[in-house]
Amino acid sequence: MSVIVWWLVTAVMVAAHSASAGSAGVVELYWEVENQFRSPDCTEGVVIAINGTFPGPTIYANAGDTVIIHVKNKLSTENVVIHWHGIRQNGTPWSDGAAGVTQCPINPGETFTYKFTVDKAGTHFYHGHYGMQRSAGLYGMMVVRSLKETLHYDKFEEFNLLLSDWWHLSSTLQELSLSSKPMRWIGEPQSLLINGRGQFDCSQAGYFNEGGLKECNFTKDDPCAPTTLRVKPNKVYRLRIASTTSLASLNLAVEGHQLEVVEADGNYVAPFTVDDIDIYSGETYSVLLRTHNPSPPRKYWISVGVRGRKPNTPQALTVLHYAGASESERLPFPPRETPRWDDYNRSKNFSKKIFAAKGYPPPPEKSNAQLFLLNTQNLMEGYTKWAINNLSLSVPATPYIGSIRYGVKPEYLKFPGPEIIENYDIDNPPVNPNTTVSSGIYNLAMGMVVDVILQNANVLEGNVSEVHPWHLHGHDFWILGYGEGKFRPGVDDKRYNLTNAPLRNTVALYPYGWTALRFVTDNPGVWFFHCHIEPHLHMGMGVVFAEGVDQIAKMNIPREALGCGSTREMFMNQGRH
Ligand SMILES: [Cu+2]
Repeated sequence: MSVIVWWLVTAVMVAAHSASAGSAGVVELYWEVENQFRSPDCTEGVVIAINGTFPGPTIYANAGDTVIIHVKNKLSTENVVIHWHGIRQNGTPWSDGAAGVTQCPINPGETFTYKFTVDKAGTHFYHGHYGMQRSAGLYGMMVVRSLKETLHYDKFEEFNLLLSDWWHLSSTLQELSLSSKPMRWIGEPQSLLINGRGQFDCSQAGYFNEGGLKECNFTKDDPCAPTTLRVKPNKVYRLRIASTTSLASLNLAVEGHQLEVVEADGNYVAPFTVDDIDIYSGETYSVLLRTHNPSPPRKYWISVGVRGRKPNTPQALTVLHYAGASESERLPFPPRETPRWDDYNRSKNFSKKIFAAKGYPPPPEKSNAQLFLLNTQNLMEGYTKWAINNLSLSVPATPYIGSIRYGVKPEYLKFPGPEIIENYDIDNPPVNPNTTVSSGIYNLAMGMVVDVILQNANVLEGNVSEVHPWHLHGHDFWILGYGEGKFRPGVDDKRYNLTNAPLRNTVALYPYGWTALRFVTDNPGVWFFHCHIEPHLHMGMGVVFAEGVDQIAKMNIPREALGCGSTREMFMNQGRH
């Protein structure tokens, strides 16, 4: 069947199931993943496209639906997997799409079928989780709607904004640079993209720009021309915003409008109003935007700028266009500047405004286990690495879920005590920066309440500590608190928010500080927990949780998920001894 026919079939199915309110439907998609020449920022490069589109198609489903996606790898020289970011994969851990953890990567020419239930409404996205393919543009949005939506906004008045960053260096060369000895840093992105569109070396507002950027000369139909959000006066719009950046932390502001934050990572939050939002890689938000009635009708800038790293990338700009405003008229004001990149207090204040909406369960009052994770930058025989508790993650060829299923126990790490933090000077470069590679895997029994305390520290050189947005697969967790300096057991844990802690799947760890989170082990599977900055994960910044090992051993895992490494050998030798 050709791609076009597949699409028609899919569109009809989606339409059919949306109409049958109340009963769970099936969304079935046939995807072909391949490299294509594109000019996402008006400069030609190679992207990973899905069915010929970049970013990949937006998946729409209703809460309760089953989503089936047949992914055919048409890249000629690379494997591929796709992770469904924010979907908890209850009962289907082999569909999580993390290479080496939950499945073997899909070989060129082969097809793997992901099948999972989207159990609750929310704004999500999907992306490649093999090598650094997210940086090559393998991503798209996933919107799970509720048939009983409780948010108040005008029906069908929704926009999706998928934010990403873009390098002119290919993802293959980025990987090689980061893995070289000495490490060659990839630098800051050339462009920021909104829905896959950005402008390199020019600005939509060039004639106002004191930084010397010239005015962009794209035409309306250029692939790098920004998408314009066309709005009507006196309505409430929902903006679904997701960040799949490789490196950049971002801030988004709409000139002349406030934003009411109502959803974060697929969970409703107690609504609050702000002038702009911070968004880290791996996070999603919904904000409500109330249009006013400008007379005469006009356009406003939407700006996206870099946070937390000295920006060397111009703001991404797009336009909020009121009905009736002149198509050709230039915007009358310079774009709003996003906040200073190093105003960390502003970022922390934003994070600390986020609380669960009414009706969400509070975290259990006590935990059974505390896992301290010290985040450091290290050296290993001259290679630059990131390490957790001085171990740098290296994911094996045989996916963990397969080795556990077939009784080959990985070497589980011991939970360190608080002394791992107490004995470490977080304010200075490491005294002994040497690290070793590790399986990074912890064994968690079912029914546990686990606290994770992420502790940040100084990098290898200079007085610098970076932001790390940590993302957990297979779960939402409660954010219990953030703090400055070293975590103090017996003091800081007494101040945890146990009343309206927000449920998230991604949380920021701020420079020289700590972040604490809590989750319940109620979902057997093997779950990645890692920094969502692509270069950091590539250099070892992650751990893995094997949850309910006894139950994994009884799972009916599709063989296609395990056709590599020692599990392939097991299949090949079946029936022969
Ligand atoms: Cu990081």
